[in-house]
Amino acid sequence: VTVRIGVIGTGAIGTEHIRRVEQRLSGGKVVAVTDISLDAARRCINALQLDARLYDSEDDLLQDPSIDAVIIASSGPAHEGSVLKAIDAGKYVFVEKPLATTVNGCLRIVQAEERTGKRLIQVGFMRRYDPRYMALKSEIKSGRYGAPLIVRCVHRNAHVDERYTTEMAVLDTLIHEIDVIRWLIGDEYVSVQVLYPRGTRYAHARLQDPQIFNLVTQSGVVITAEVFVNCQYGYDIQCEVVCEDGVISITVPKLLDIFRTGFRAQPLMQDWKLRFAEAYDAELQDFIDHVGRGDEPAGPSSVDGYIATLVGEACVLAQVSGEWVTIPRPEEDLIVKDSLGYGR
Ligand code: NAD
Ligand code: NAI
Ligand code: ISE
Repeated sequence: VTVRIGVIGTGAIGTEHIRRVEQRLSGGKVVAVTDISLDAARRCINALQLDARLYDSEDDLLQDPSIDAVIIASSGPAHEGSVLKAIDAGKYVFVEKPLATTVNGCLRIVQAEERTGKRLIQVGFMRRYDPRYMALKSEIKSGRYGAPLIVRCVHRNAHVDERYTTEMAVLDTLIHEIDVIRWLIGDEYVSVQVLYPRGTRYAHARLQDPQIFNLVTQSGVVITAEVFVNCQYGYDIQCEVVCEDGVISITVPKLLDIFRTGFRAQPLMQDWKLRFAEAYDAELQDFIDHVGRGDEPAGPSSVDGYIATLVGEACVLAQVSGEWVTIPRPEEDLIVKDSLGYGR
């Protein structure tokens, strides 16, 4: 069966997700779109030559009985309202990160989903589907390198626009590390501290850039994560896991080696679209496959989304206070339902 999909939010990633459903993946069809900016929705329909209905409100789209599932790719603060309405309308939901921008918003979603008696939601933590992160996790889980002790991460974007402020470094950007590291090492965070190095001249007045987040987990693993969103040179995602008996790391994937007079060069990816293309394909295909079979989505859950925002809120407090901040433990009965694959 074809999964009939409605899309809420047709900006950068909404358009990318529609393109992949229509042109690369199987088993799904985008039958309707909406965006708070109807211009953005029209641009997307025209750019992709979509044969899809244009709704001027998400309420109308969600009332369409011919839609089985929705992709929510609007800006983060809009997610909660759309997800709650989608649950009410009985739709399956693929929602971009963050699940919601407040812990209470995430809990409202977790509870609303729970009341339906089944899983409806998958959150867009695509790194869990990236071949390199999957290989890294399988090496860690093999036990060959002993216990992880230190994790060093780098999350650099070439540049961001004026809408991106200091706080967004957490729920927009670092949230990928927050989710993927707990998934990689099967541990929860207990505290966080933020350091601000000297700021780059490329950041505007409302953005402190770069930032360094130091996080500690329950078992004592220390994570250092640099977020630098105006690094100029490209998209650079790194993760090094230092273990008792070895070091395993993900560096920038190599595209090409170019030799020209006097130098050797390697072109760099400029943004997330290409770097995580395989992961976006895989996460959405997995969602479509499960929904198409009448199964519940199996990817990152609403509880994973809740935990990421819980940790994110503590990171924001640490940004403001400059102090070490204790990260609240996720609610116990929710942890056991998470999807870390460490048998909890
Ligand atoms: P964007 O600004 O390009 O697009 C957002 C779109 O949502 C805009 O067209 C906007 O008009 C629309 N929108 C906003 N509020 C809306 C609402 N209430 N109802 C309907 N439409 C609404 O942003 P983007 O870069 O595409 O990011 C969108 C989401 O995707 C964010 O949650 C972001 O965190 C996430 N994202 C994830 C990744 C990733 O690597 N997983 C990459 C980029 C973006
Ligand atoms: P964007 O700004 O390009 O697109 C957002 C779109 O949502 C805009 O078209 C906007 O008009 C629309 N929108 C905003 N509020 C809305 C509402 N209430 N109802 C309907 N539409 C609404 O942003 P972008 O970069 O596409 O990001 C969107 C989401 O995707 C964010 O949650 C972001 O975190 C996530 N994202 C995830 C990435 C990833 O790697 N997983 C990469 C980029 C974005
Ligand atoms: C964007 O929303 C993403 O999710 C990208 O993966 C991330 O690198 C970027 O910093 C965010 O703005």
